[in-house]
Amino acid sequence: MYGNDFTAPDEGSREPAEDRLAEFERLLETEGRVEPRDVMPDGYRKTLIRQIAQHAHSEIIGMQPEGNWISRAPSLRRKAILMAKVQDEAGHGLYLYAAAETLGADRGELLDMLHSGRQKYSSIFNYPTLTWADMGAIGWLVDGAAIVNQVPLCRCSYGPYARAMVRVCKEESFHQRQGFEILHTLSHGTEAQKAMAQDAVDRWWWPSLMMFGPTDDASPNSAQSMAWGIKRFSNDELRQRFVDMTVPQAEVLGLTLPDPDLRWNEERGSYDFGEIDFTELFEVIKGNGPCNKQRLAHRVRAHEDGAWVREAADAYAAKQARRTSEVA
Ligand code: BYC
Repeated sequence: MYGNDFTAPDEGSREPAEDRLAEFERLLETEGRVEPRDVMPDGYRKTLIRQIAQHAHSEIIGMQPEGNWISRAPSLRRKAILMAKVQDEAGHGLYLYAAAETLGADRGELLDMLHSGRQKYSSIFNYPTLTWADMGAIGWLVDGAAIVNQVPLCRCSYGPYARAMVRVCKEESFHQRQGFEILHTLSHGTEAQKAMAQDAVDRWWWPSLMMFGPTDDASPNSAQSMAWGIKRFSNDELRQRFVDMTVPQAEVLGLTLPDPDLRWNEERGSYDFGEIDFTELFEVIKGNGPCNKQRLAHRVRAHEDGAWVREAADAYAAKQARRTSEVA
């Protein structure tokens, strides 16, 4: 579907491959943006489709753990905020699927790949949300990790992805603050509320660190993605940045992070932290996390239940197209 080595969606040109590659290389060297009609190596296109699709899938599957608490939010204000946040995640999914389409991908096919387990989504959304404090921990830690990961993607070499990230990051920043505020309220409340906040942080800390992916030496895609200017920093660099940013915030919250090895390293100017259980990450990625089956089954059901909306939209579009051609 995505053609030979150097193909553009319009497929019109017969220029020799080397010339076309030179233009792509020049764009990367000058920090220019690669746009949908530009020629690009097939591997670049495929890598972007893989990453953007996984990212889009994460956004829409990511609606489930929080959607679980909309009906049980402790006040009308909290409910309105949570609904807005979950809607934002749906919007992020839309921007990202649209960005993948600019590369020639078909949205329906991407969804099929998600539903049949052929494409991944972030490991983090396979953990359950057991208490209201989990809404705080997700906002603070999961959206916090997402911001650290996604701010550099605003400078991604592929224009449509980079531009989508600008708005996504602004919204994630609001999400992170609302999570922090939930935890701040709980950690300054009753003993039971503080314990609930601490328990949520204890459960979400390590999975949040895993969101950044395997260590650099075990990350098969990083080197090429960095050479192509898709990723700007490695998984370990971003993970370290997240830890350094989060520890002082935990102090403000009066909560502890569940890692006895966490301490400031004067020499490195960063926090040292304990070993991450990557076996757990790989098990979750393989489909064996606590909620993988539930998340996917719910997504497939929602997709099937929504078939009539897609059919109605198609019928309306066809009617509009007929009218336009009749007028013409
Ligand atoms: N979970 O070579 P690597 C959000 C896979 S949405 C699952 O390092 P790469 C939010 C990886 O895909 C957050 N799979 O890969 C939404 C690769 O598999 P394949 C989502 C993971 O791509 C709602 C293999 O492991 N954010 O924040 O260079 C509510 C080897 O890894 C994970 C994004 O998607 C994982 N954690 O780097 C609230 C950001 N980690 O494809 C919040 C965009 C790794 O080779 N994506 N894998 O079979 C990225 O920045 C990069 O794709 C990653 C991985 C850093 C995630």
